[in-house]
Amino acid sequence: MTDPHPTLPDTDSLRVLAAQRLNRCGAQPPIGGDSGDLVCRTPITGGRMFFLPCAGAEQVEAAVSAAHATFTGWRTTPAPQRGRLVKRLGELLTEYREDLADLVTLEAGKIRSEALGEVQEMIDICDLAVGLSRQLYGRTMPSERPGHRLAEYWHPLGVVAVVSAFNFPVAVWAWNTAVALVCGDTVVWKPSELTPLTAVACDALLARAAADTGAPSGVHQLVLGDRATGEQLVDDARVALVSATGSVRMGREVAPRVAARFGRCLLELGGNNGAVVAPSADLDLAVRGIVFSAAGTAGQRCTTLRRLIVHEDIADRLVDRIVRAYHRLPVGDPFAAATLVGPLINARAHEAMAKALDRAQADGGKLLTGGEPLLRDQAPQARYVAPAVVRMPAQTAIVRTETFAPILYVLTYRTFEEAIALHNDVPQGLSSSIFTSDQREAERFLAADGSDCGIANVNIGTSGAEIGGAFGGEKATGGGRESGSDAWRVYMRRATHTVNYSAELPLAQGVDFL
Ligand code: UN1
Repeated sequence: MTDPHPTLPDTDSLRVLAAQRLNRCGAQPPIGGDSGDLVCRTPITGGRMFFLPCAGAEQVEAAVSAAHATFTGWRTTPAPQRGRLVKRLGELLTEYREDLADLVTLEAGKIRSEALGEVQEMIDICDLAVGLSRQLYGRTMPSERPGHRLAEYWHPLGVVAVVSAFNFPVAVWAWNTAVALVCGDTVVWKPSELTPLTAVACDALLARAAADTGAPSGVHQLVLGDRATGEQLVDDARVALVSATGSVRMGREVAPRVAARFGRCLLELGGNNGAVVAPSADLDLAVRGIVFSAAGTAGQRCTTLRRLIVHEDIADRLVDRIVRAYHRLPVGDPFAAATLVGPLINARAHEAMAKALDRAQADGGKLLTGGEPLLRDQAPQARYVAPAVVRMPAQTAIVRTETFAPILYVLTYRTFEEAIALHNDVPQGLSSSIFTSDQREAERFLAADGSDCGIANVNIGTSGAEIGGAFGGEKATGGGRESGSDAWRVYMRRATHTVNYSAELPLAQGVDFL
């Protein structure tokens, strides 16, 4: 395994860097005493950077109240004017791109290029939302009655709670927030406990954008908290939409609680993404796509490629090339330019990976590469690990489970039907892809009886979606859609208007009365 940066930075220097970056974004570094409720660590060393105060129940209550009160004025602010706030936010995110990317690397351990990509994703969604602010289109329908007009209108929905995960600490927040704000909603954000600093920085930039554009500061509320904070938001009837990213287990708890109060949910839960590799695939391209999707972000994307379903005629050749590519993957300090794989987020993630690898091998899987811890001597608290490839005899329970770590299970198929069946035979349904040069196969993969996922790609990996499309998945992934296309509609309520401009009162369906 290549080690691009034998010396990891120390936690003190990372703490100083984090404070500087926060300062530049206009945020107060939450340095304080040596006690507090949230412990902010960097996965680069596993060391503690800051203690942060955890919001208590009263603070959460105050945040929802403020967001709710602000909503009553914000919803009647013309949408293009609301767009100005998001336009300014996009400008500030562009100006502080490097600082924010550094914070993403510090907190989430993403390599520099991916951290910059994540910030770019925020800027892109701001662009999209600004355009949307003049395009929140409703439809007109022909009325069956003379002298009547039938139309639908989209109104702001209310307070949106955004509960985000550590792996995309800011992009997923921006998908929700940029769109919700132009839709006339206000936002309460509960970021992951593991990534509070990027949240503090983004909140400060949004506050500045609000001040610069004359928008009310109350449109965005940040609550740093734990599970109880999330639960309070989930149960608050003033929260019209809970947009939550996280595990299937979390979604199973959130969905019925929000449904019980007739609130709305947007869930982006686990994925167990597969790629079918057909005999006609361009293997050079496939190897690159597979390695990026499977080992990139240290396997910690919802869209990470976890299952390779490869035709038996090319399996040995392809797997051999992937294993060789894995051996050349530089694992280490995510700030180092040569690194391609940073650390896992914490020890728990590593334990889950080790357990899954044991289980897979107990099921008859053959570990072809990876799994070993790296850089332990330098940073005993950090969790660097070599991405793993396991050849499986069958799609056993562990393969059907999402383990948030870089494990690629390899399965083989003989017929195309078998490949699709294997592909769809998992509880989750987020992202999928096929590598093939056969157009028929590609189209069959995308057809109604092909991939059952919310995202289906041809000749690219499963991760790295653009913001222009709707993002989300089916089955245990939760069914939500965020980001582009018409995902904005979930942030608004639809009103159907029927206007009678005649002097008669014809009833629909030809009913006679009075
Ligand atoms: C996630 O992992 O929660 O498609 C989001 C991608 C990114 C977003 C991932 N644009 O991989």
